[in-house]
Amino acid sequence: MAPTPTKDDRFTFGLWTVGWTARDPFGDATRPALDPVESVHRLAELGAAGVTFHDDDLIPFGSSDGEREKHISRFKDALAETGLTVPMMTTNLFTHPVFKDGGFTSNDRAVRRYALSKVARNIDLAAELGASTYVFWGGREGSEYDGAKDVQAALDRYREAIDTLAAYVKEQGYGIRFALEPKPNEPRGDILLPTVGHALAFIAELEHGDIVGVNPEVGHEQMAGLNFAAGIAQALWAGKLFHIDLNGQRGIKFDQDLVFGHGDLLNAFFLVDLLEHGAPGGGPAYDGPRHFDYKPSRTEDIAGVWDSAAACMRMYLLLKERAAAYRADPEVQAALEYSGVASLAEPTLADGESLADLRKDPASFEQFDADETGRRGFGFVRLNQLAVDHLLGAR
Ligand code: GLT
Ligand code: MN
Ligand code: MN
Repeated sequence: MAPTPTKDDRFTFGLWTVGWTARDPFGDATRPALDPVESVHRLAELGAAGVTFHDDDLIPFGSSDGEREKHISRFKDALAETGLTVPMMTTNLFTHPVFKDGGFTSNDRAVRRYALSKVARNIDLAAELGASTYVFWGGREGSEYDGAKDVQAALDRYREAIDTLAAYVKEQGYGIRFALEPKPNEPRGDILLPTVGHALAFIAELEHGDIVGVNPEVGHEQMAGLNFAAGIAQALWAGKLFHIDLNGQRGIKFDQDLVFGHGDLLNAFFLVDLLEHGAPGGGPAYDGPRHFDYKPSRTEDIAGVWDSAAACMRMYLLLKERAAAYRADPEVQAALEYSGVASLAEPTLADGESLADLRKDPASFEQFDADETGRRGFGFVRLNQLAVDHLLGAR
């Protein structure tokens, strides 16, 4: 029996996740729209700690100032009634036709200026609601044709936008950090900042990169055939894992946004192990909200929506339980030792030793028996089977 989720687990959901009406490029909606106030209440009952949203998820695009205030005020009431928080907010820069060629990197300068205004306005609301993270998913920032976008100029404009908004957040003293969310494609043929690695390299070029990190999504890296847990390890290593989007994806295909763990389950196990415990060699764990960005499948009715939200949290808790058992198992510890995983944390050079010193050490070269050492087995398969045994509850 997995424990039931409580606020201490810090599970959060996007309003757009449970609220997805399941319209896809081939078919109409299969479910009615949900009132965000109802979503807040239902998620609270299920044990979530918070909700996240795009400006337009709460305040329909084109609302008057008066309508905007009304939407915000009844939403705030729902938060107060349930105790749910809003740890993250973001901007919709992708639905309206005006963003068809992007927001910050549209070839149309007036659109770029409009995008900056739209984001700044919603950052003010994020500060008012106490959000500490602001996500940027640039789904429309890209192109279908190589001649249609000057990628270097687009990156200049992307940097200009992020730096301008980060400077604004600092001036206002909002205490908000930005998290860039990579995705390789969909809806654009190719999206700028397609992977965690591209995003980290982009952040290194920013003037205000100190408050900018990443918000990787499981399925987005897997759409590019990449190992999500390994990408997360590098983001943690860089001190840049500011937020995370948990879901499931089955291989290189369209963005499935399945329930967390309903894709590559073994990678999800090692992901939860890493988030909860940090790297085996002592690297940092993740201390932010466990945010689910999934879509209840189009085949589900409203009951299925809440079942799938509960499944995301249950999956995380089950994996957390199995990962703790894996770490605590003396046989696993011995296997980690045997395989050298533990010794990788030891620096290759001794304290104060230079490369010249190492070259003078005959054991490092002249006396080193490469053939003998080359016969060593690492026992990785045995270690992996121990993980699978734990995952399946067989140990
Ligand atoms: C959109 C996208 C998600 C992003 C959201 C934030 S919106 O649903 O598919 O991956 O996290 O903009
Ligand atoms: Mn997705
Ligand atoms: Mn996402």
